[in-house]
Amino acid sequence: MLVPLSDHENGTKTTCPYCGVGCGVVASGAGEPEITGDDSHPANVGRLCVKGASLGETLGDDGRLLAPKVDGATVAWPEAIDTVADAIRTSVETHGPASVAFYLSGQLLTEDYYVANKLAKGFIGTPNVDTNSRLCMSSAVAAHKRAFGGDLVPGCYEDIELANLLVLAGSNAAWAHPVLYQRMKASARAGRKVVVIDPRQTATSELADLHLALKPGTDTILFNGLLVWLAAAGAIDGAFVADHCHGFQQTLAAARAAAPTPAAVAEACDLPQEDVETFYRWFSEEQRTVTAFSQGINQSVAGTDKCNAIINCHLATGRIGKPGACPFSLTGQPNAMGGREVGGLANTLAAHMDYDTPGAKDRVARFWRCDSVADGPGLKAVDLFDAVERGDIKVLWVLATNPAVSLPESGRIRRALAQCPTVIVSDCTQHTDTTEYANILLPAVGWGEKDGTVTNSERRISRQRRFLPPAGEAKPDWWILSAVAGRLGYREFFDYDGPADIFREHAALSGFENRGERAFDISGLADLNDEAYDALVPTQWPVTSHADAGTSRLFTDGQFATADGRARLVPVETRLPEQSPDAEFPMIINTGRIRDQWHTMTRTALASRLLAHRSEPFMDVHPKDARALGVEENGLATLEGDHGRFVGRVHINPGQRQGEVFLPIHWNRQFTGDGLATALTSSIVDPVSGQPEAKHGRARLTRWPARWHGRLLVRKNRPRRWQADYWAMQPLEACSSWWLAGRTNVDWPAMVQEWLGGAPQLVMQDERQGRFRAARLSQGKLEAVLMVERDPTLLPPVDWLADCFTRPELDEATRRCLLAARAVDTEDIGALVCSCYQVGEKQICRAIEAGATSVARLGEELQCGTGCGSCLPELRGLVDKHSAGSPRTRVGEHAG
Ligand SMILES: Nc1nc2c(c(=O)[nH]1)N[C@H]1C(S)=C(S)[C@@H](COP(=O)(O)OP(=O)(O)OC[C@H]3O[C@@H](n4cnc5c(=O)[nH]c(N)nc54)[C@H](O)[C@@H]3O)O[C@H]1N2
Ligand SMILES: Nc1nc2c(c(=O)[nH]1)N[C@H]1C(S)=C(S)[C@@H](COP(=O)(O)OP(=O)(O)OC[C@H]3O[C@@H](n4cnc5c(=O)[nH]c(N)nc54)[C@H](O)[C@@H]3O)O[C@H]1N2
Ligand code: SF4
Ligand SMILES: [Mo]
Repeated sequence: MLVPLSDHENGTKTTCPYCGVGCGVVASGAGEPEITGDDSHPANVGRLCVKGASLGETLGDDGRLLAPKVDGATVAWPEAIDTVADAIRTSVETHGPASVAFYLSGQLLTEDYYVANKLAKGFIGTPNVDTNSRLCMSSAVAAHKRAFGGDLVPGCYEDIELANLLVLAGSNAAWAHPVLYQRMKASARAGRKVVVIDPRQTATSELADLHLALKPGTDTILFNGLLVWLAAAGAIDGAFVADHCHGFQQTLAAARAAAPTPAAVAEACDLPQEDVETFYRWFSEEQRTVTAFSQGINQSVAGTDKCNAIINCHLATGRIGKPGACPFSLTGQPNAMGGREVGGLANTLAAHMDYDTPGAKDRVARFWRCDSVADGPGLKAVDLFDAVERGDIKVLWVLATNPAVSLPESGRIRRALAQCPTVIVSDCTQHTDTTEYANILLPAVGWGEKDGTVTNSERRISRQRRFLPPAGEAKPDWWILSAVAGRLGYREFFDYDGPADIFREHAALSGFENRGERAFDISGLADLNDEAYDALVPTQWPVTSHADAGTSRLFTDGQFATADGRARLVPVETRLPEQSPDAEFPMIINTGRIRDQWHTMTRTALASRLLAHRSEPFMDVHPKDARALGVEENGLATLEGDHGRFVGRVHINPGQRQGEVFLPIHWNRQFTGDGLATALTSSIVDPVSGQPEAKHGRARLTRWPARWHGRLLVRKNRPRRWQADYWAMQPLEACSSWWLAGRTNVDWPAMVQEWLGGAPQLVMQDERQGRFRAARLSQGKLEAVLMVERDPTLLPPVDWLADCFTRPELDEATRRCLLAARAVDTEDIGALVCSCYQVGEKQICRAIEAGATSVARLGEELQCGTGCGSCLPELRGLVDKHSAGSPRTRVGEHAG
């Protein structure tokens, strides 16, 4: 049981640890904490999405790494710290400081991040410090620097609501930034238009008045074409360009060369010309425009250019620094911004100073009181792991990220990790694909136990507050890093007594010898005492003595962070994805997120309701491709690519472009056999930012020839992996469940004991139908059950099976049901759509067919959609699909 800290009963205000929206939550109650939205937090004003609302179910010791381990043996902290320090010292002495590398994460708190950066760059002296933000925001960072002279997000969430034209480029906010999406939806009004630019139909495109399902990778052409149109339509803000920008003419010339006419754009982007012109017309007519962009833009070989092509259109029309007008990079991780602030990227040094910022190296060294800082820039993530593979990196310390899953060509990354002499992994979770390669494992405190600050997409610094004691021996990352620093002989420079102490130092560095050159300045917070730090309310930086309440918008006076105060328009040429589909690999691969899972599932898979929406690795395939290749809805299929393969369940989806397959990024070897999207993506990077092209790969799609499909449920604490050709694990409350399938026939009676962990009491076999059922009971209680069918749709619903595990004794009727072809005392609700009220797709379809033909009616009858609202787009989609009326038109209809 969880025993909260004593002062917690009245509720602790903290911040959600998932996405960059940065919602405030309140944890309260004496037992398992109850998690509610914080009404006083400006990001969400009380709202939460289903991931945030399920946080309470992810707490506790289940699956946690509880003690330090060296070479598999549990050790005490002093020994673990000594081992880490010895490895670092030896490597530095023998191979030089650059042989030690750190791979950090936007899921570290700012204080942890600051200490890691200072230790590595300032004291160990290695420049080889990069972060998973390289895979996430580095293109936006590079574009901001090129355009504004600093990594600066101009706007705030309110701008998104104030905009009369909201352009969402490469963003599936409905699933990836759900509370912000709810704000977008709630601010719908007559005349407000939404344009979604995404190759596939998504939950977000539900909100679109215009959905541009462009050919992947062609965004620069679309935005270059927009600039050309704006110039022709007289929509350029000549005075703003003349007074506040450089590079307009060259940029326009480059745009004209790349995208001369709407017809040329339409052809290159594979869009109807009429739709391209509608977008251009709306953009040229509306001053209050926000273009919000995310990974469909950043994760591209032209990522930085895509961002700049967007920013160019905003600068040319003066739509920046004004209410309801700005380009807006939506950050992914809870502290993507904090990491950029401390300087965690390999090409940055600290506090928004780069290695080549004049005077920065000396300034930072004086502030940190080290002899000199590393000679940077260091290696960016993909290059860093190449160096690991080559053997140049002898000690790799990975904190709060899972590179064996999230880096492209993950098979190669695993080989590199396996041959690295010392891999140190700091994580909260014991079993991840990366912890498997660790020589030294360091248990970090998790959400609820850790204490510090994070910065959200709108530059808002919020406190993550502690309300639980640490699990086992877990320690804060800053503490572990400082202890290693102490052991290396730097105790006096890392003598922190808590996160407040570190935050003060970080805030002071942002203001140190900063005469207005660095916009990242939070020196107004450098003197907070511990109580004031504890009580810190969510505040947007900069926070200086002039702006002590924070700053909601940047560049309001047209002054940018460049030496001459002017912004830069950046000429953009066309660069298309490097890998084209060919005869061997004819399908284009696109990868991204699903609504209820977070990245590599270490935490969201602990809340069983979050796996009910999608419980297996899957692929979205266009109906024509499915027909041509002979793959079926709910069947299994294989994608084979240049570097590996992916096996998952087929979802036929007419919202896909033909020839393109969408894969979720979440599944990994802890949950399935071959479900890594990164087995199919290549280490091709943007030449400016070094960000990998994670949204583009190629593969061959074939049917996976299953002879049988099975479902196995076993009471908890059984092995995760299963000896089947295909398996996917779904942790449930009282048991674990596996989807299984095989390519060859199995002699079930001979195998069943092994699979059930003992002899079954109930057995039924119908060889002609390919059906097998077996259950093992212990004192009348269900311990394990195996169901096998030729047709996977005949397997009983998992909810019912799972429920059988909660019964103290199985009655006769239930025993009969377990052996029968289908469960008789339950309704099959289908895949979960509404996680809050546990309402499934089949239930919803039945209700629609019975006359509940609007989202509101569905809410009245089934309660679905009346909780967090994350499922509303899906409900609407189901209403459209299954009600008798005509489908919605693409253009001009308001989704409000
Ligand atoms: N539920 C959930 N939410 C999350 C996360 C999570 O794991 N789960 N992770 C968080 C993190 S770290 C991040 S970075 C964000 C990411 O948030 P998003 O970027 O919104 O999410 P993705 O699904 O990665 O990708 C967005 C869309 O880009 C589209 N796309 C692909 N190629 C192109 C292209 O060439 N052009 C355009 N215009 N679009 C393209 C994809 O089809 C996809 O729908 O989400 C955050 N929020
Ligand atoms: N193909 C493809 N690849 C992608 C993407 C894509 O869209 N497509 N998206 C990319 C993006 S945008 C991102 S952000 C990455 C995400 O990829 P990762 O960062 O690799 O994924 P996570 O599962 O978030 O890993 C975080 C790890 O840190 C642990 N952790 C959580 N909190 C703490 C803490 O406080 N301290 C410590 N020490 N550990 C902690 C968690 O248990 C988990 O193991 O994936 C990238 N890779
Ligand atoms: S929108 Fe993001 S920050 Fe807010 S509750 Fe959901 S996951 Fe957490
Ligand atoms: Mo991300």
